[in-house]
Amino acid sequence: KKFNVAIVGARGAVGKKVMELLVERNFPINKLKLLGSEEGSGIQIKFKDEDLITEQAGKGAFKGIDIAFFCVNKEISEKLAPIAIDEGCIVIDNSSCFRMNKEVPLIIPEINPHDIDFHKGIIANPNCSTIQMLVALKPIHDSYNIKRIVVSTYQSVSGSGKKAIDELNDQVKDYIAGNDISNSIYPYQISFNALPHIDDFIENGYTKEEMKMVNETKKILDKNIEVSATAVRIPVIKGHCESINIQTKKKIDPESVKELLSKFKGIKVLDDPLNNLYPIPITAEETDYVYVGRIRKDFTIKNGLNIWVVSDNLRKGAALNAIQIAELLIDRILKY
Ligand code: 2RA
Repeated sequence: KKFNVAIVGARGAVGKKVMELLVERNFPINKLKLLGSEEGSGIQIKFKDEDLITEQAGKGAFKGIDIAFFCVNKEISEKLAPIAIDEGCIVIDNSSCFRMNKEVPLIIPEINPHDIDFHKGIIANPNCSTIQMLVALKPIHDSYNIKRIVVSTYQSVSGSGKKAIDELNDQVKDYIAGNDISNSIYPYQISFNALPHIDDFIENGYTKEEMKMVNETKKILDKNIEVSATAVRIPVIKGHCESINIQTKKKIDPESVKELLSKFKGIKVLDDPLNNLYPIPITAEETDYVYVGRIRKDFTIKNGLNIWVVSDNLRKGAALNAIQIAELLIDRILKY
C-alpha cells in the first residue's frame, strides 16, 4: 500500500529535510503534495524523478491526503491542522501548537510508541532539544530512575529556520569584510556571541523553549521528573548540544551507563576524552544518531551524573522523528 502525503512548509529548513528523508528512508509514497503560503505557491521543486509545483495550503488542499507533515510555525498549524483533519488526513505537527494538548500524543518512537494509538487526527513532534535529551535519558531512567534533570543547551541557528542560517552566514561575511554586524533579526547579533534567549520569555523568568523541555519531559517520559533548563543560541549552523546533569534514585556509575547507552537503538556513545573523543556538532551533522559523551560522575550530589549530548536538530530533532512517527503510524494503525 502506498500513501498520499503532503508537506506544509516544504520550502523551509525542516520541510526540505522531510522531503530528503522520505526518499532516503523509501517511505511508501503514492503522491506527494507540497503546500505553502500564497506567495510560495507555483514554485517547482524536484522530488525523486518528478517536478512538483508548490500549492497554497488551505481549504480543499488536503482532500485525498493520508498523512500531512506540518513544518510551519504554531500559528499556521493552529489554523490549518483542523482543516486538514476535516478533510480526512492525519497531521504530524512539528510546531509547539498541540504538544501539551491532552488529546494529542507527543511521540518519540524509541520511548512511547504506544501513545500513538490514542491519536485523534493530530500527532505532535516534540521540540528538538527535548527529543535528543530524552533519547539519551530513556535507558538511564528505565535502569536508575531519574528524579531530577538540570540541562543547559547550546542550540544551532538552524533551529530557528532558514532565515537565521542565512543571517549567520551573512554576518560572518560582513565581519570578514569589516562591515558592522551589530544589527540582527535576533535581539542581538548571533555571530561570535551566545544568546540565552530562545523563543519568548514568560512571566516566570524562563523562555518558552526552556519550559518545553520541562513540560514535554513530563508528558513523554515521566511526570515525576523535575527539570531545570537553560536554552542558549550559539553561532553553529546545524547540531544542538546539551550539557545534562541528572540525579537518580538508584546508585549509578559511568561505566554501566556507557554500556547501557551503547546498546540503545539510536544512540552512539563517543566517550574517550583523553583521546579527544567526544561528540561535537560536526560529528552529528547529517546523521540520525543522538551522540553521548563526557559521561562522568557528579561528585557533588548523591547518585549524580553529567553527560554531553549532541544531535542534528533538523534530522532526529525534527524531520527524522516526524517520519519515524509516520512509519509507526502506518505500521501500527494504517496497517501498511
Ligand atoms: C529552536 N527548538 O531551536 C527551537 C525550534 N526548532 O529554535
